[in-house]
Amino acid sequence: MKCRRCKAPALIDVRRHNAAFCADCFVRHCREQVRRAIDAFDMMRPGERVLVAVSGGKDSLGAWDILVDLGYETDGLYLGLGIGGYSDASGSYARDFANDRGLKLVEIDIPADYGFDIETAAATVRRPPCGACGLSKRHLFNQAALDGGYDVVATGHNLDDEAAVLFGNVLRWDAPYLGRQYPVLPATPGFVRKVKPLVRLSEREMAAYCVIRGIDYIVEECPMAEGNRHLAYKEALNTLEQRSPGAKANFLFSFLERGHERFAGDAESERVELTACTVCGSPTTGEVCAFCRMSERAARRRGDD
Ligand code: Q46
Ligand code: ZN
Repeated sequence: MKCRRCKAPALIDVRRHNAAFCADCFVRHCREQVRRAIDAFDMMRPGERVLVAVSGGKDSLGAWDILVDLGYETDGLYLGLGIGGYSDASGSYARDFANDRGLKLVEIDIPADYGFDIETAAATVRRPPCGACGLSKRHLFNQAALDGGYDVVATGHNLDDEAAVLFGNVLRWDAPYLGRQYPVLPATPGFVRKVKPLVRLSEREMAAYCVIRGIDYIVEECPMAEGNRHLAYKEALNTLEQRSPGAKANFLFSFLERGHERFAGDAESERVELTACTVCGSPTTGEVCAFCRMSERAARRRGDD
């Protein structure tokens, strides 16, 4: 196997592209995929301030590394979820990455700053942990970006993640979700722009990228992920990908090119008048936003225990 670009012995093959690369050319390939995604979806412009949400995993740390290399002005944001040893370990990977490279890491710790943890919050609102976690992440990433004056929040969602989410949305034919599924969510009053620059790179490519670049990341999955539907969707898509390389990317990108637009109206029609949350000021449909309601009840419950 020879590298597609320089003909040196190849280290990794990317069956989807019918190509193989040596280490240096593979790093270039990853950067190029990110550059193409940023350009194609007009994610961000040079000079904008980017807050990269990092979990200590391969995708988010790899994304931060690539954005720095592409010359973007970035800081990282780490959110401590209070998930025992997993949170302790993932926080140290994020901190070490930032320290080693002289980058700034903004940290929010949910137990210390808000007085609850994800498990308690989930039990309080009777949702699965990932529901409570997702709500907290969306709220706190946005709040941190507004407070710090950032133009855009970048997350490490990769091709596999996005294809799995699309698969779930299609299985339920959830029209409003299909209308919102896109690698860029534009800014609206009270919300900063959100972007997913890894949408053209797979999980396997990100793992290889981190190994080649010497990025230490947490390999262990979040213990709460077990049994979540997302993992089953990923497995199903991996089976398809095995049999026909490129199926996953084709599924996602054909939707983004030809399907997404057809559901845009469904997302739009769900949009209602928003007012400011009386606790935190975020846009909300009620008096108090969902995050403040959940965090207040969860903190009280945790205090009672
Ligand atoms: S961190 Fe949070 Fe994930 Fe853990 S609780 Fe679920 S959503 S699995 S990316
Ligand atoms: Zn609020």
